[in-house]
Amino acid sequence: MNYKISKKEIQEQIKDKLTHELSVEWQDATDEHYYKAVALIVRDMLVKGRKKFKDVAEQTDTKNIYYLCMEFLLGRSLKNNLFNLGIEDDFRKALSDLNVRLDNLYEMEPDAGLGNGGLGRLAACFLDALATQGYPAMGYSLRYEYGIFRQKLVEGWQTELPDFWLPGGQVWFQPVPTRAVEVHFDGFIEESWNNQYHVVNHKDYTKVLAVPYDLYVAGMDGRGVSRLRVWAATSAEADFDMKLFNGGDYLRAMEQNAMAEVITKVLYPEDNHPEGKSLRLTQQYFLVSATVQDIIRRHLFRYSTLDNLPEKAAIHLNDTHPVLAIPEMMRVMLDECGYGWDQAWSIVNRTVAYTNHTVMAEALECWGVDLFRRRLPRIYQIIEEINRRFCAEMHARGVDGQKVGRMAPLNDGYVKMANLAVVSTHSVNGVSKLHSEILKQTVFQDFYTEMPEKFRNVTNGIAYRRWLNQSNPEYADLITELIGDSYIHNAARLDRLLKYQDDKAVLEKMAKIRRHNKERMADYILKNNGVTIDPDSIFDVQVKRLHEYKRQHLNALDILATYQWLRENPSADFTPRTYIFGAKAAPGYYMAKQIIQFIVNLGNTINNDPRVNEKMKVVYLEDYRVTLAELLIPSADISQQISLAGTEASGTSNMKFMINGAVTLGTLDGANVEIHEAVGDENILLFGMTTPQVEQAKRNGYIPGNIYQNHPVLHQAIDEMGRGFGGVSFQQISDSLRNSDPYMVLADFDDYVRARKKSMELYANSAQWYRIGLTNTAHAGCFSADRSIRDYATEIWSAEPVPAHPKIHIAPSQK
Ligand code: 26W
Repeated sequence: MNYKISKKEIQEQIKDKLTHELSVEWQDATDEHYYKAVALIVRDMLVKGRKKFKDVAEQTDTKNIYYLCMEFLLGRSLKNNLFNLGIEDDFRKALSDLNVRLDNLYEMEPDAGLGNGGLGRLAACFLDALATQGYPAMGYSLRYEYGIFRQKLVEGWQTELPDFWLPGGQVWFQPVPTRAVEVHFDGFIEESWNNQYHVVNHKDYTKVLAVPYDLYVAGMDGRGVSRLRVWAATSAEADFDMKLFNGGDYLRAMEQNAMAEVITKVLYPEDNHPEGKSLRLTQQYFLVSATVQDIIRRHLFRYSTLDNLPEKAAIHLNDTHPVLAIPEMMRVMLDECGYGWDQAWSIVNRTVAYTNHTVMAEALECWGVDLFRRRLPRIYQIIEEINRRFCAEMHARGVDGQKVGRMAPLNDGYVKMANLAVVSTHSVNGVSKLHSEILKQTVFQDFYTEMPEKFRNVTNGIAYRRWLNQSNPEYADLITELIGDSYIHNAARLDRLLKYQDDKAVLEKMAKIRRHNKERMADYILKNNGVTIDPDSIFDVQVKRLHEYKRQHLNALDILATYQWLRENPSADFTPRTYIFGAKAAPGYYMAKQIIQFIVNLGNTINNDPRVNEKMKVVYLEDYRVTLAELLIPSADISQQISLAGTEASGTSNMKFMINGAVTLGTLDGANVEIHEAVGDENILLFGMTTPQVEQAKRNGYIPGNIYQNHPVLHQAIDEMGRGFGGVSFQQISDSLRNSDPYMVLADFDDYVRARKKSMELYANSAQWYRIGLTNTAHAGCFSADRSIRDYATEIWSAEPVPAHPKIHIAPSQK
């Protein structure tokens, strides 16, 4: 589809939106008005594009992909859509005539922060790739009024502020009240038999209305357009409300509304650590019930039967959070569509697939049976039946009773969401080669031995057009100048850069661009942190959620040890380095918050110590988010990916840094393993134990205290950490390191120091440094989300894209 419109038309449409939708004349409009006007125009284009795409998908009977996820971390939309539709320059020029700068409008848009971190950002990247690859797809999620909290550091301590993003963000969402559905909670179940039909009656339930809002994401060139449908909760008791109102009980009527609306009020800010709260369970069921009803309605409208659902639709569960979609589908088929159990089960099983995104044991969600049964009585009954049949089948196969118990969806008084997912779906995948192996050998070992055919790998990928072309335009231009622009559609073509590995002029250009990006970042840091940093220093960056397994404290401990050494040897040879951190901690994760404060306070001490501060600076970026990542990643020299081997499922920032030419300093964990495979030993800085070595060390009985006692450098650093910085003692972190060190920081410390030193040597030779950087970009093609999506389509969904040049068969009667 062609989205090109003339400058005059753009200007007319802008003026029209300003006058008619925003009630302001163009001469008086602010940047915010202009941002909204342009967003509305682009939204209209996307709605039309989606309609066309959907029409072709229907005419060619292409399979639909439904991607269910509690989180979509979209960031900003305007630039991405203008870029993908190929109309950014046209809008820039049209606006410029009206004395408006497009870049200023970008700054008006808040981040849509409807996610915590990796999981939600992956989902957002996938919407882009699905559209680009031509798969008709819908994401389903919740319309949280408050996204991920805004992080404010007060004397180094993280405090959380509400993120009310809707005023600037909702222009992208089109409300679709005609597609609202009811979701039912609580009450009790009455069963009876009527002529061999099992009649199930859910009585006395509480109704909540789910109202959909749609956002569209254009793929590259706008041929495909993905739709993200998010549900907002509101009271369904309109008639009842009226009775209350009329009866004068105004406040109670209001209260009911508020109770419903609380469901989609706020995103849970924990990642890797579920809150077993009733509201979270309510959110999950609210999402899946509304979604399943929507999918089934659409399918029945088109085919009048669900028998062919597995051929026409793939439903993907992103982690366990939307797993209740399984019993919900069963409920609709059994209670509302008249299916028998076996047929319904077969349809569900062949339609639904599940991806696991973490091996953290504490992240596996379980719901206490009492809460579950009370809140979702019919869903609980269905899970009991799934459980009964599964256990019976396993027993009949002669599987050992204890093992059956470990695999059962219902056990020890809990509903076990991961077990329910594996039992009920046809495919279970991890998100990197290593992670998928670990799933088979640990978390899901019992299942793997019984049903090995279910297990797959699909390595994660990124929407690299956003992370390279849009956020690092100068570097992208250089690449295009060297190898043409075919890599924009086919990331594998980036390997054509390899022939410039030793081209001095190219490497110098790359250095200049990096320097420019570093200056931009330095400006931001001066403005926001009040710290002056040297753009010629090594930018050494670790950005991700704060979690002990990701080992920000390993990074910080080395910084402290380096500081101790440098203040004793101020004239030592040391390439200046800027250590940059960005991370939010779960609000209730006390240790993580202390690690943040430790980094901030250590940084203040270092930055203000004239003995060292020409050589080292430590910057903690407040409120790390998608938009800040887009600014920061192109400026990085080093990408810190230092989780303990076997703990990070994949990581995706590692891929974003890599494609921008940063060098990975990392462990053999998650997708780092595949980055290493791609670039080879020379182009990555690996350190630390491998996963088997970690396991061996644990079996041998890991005693961090022994390392501490025999290692003067670590001893001194840990002691000073305990004494504290900025008047705050960090005894708890130092105690944890000496006494338990669950993520083996001390064991990997020496090798980390070695690898970091090596980075200094490499950086000293600029040609060598940028040769490595360019090589990283050249090999980053396999980490494109386009590739991930093609893997999902072929290996899991059995889906084909909408043909680029469809031969549409029109029946004679329709001609
Ligand atoms: C209910 C609490 C909760 C919330 C979120 C538990 C677990 C999660 C997520 C699954 C955690 C997460 O974001 N995992 C990350 O997923 C990325 C995308 O696959 C991976 O790249 C990261 O390695 C993984 O940590």
